[in-house]
Amino acid sequence: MQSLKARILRIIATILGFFGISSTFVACYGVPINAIGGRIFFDENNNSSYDEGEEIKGLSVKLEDTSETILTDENGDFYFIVSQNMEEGTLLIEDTDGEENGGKFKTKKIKRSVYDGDLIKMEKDN
Ligand SMILES: [Ca+2]
Repeated sequence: MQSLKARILRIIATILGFFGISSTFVACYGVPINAIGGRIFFDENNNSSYDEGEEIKGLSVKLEDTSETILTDENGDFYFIVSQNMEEGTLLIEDTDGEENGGKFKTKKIKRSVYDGDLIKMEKDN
């Protein structure tokens, strides 16, 4: 079970994420937390950038070396609150959703720092 502090920090990060404020902002402006997160999308119209409607909901994101696994929300967003000393983590992104996504996307493993940009692009598993 998460500590109350961890839950509060997660809520703060979710709210910041909701307003499009990246973890970089959090790191730069002295809010005493680090967050590793972002938005996961598939470039449906193949223009090499994220467009509204391309976000992927319900992907499983695991932060390696921790026991934490979360699902992307309806905006394709996810956030992990990490300790102030942690600047980088490895994410394992899997399409384990048996319903709407159901293995449509390739599993992706990437390194991600708290200073990285917000967008993570997925490939389809054909
Ligand atoms: Ca696009």
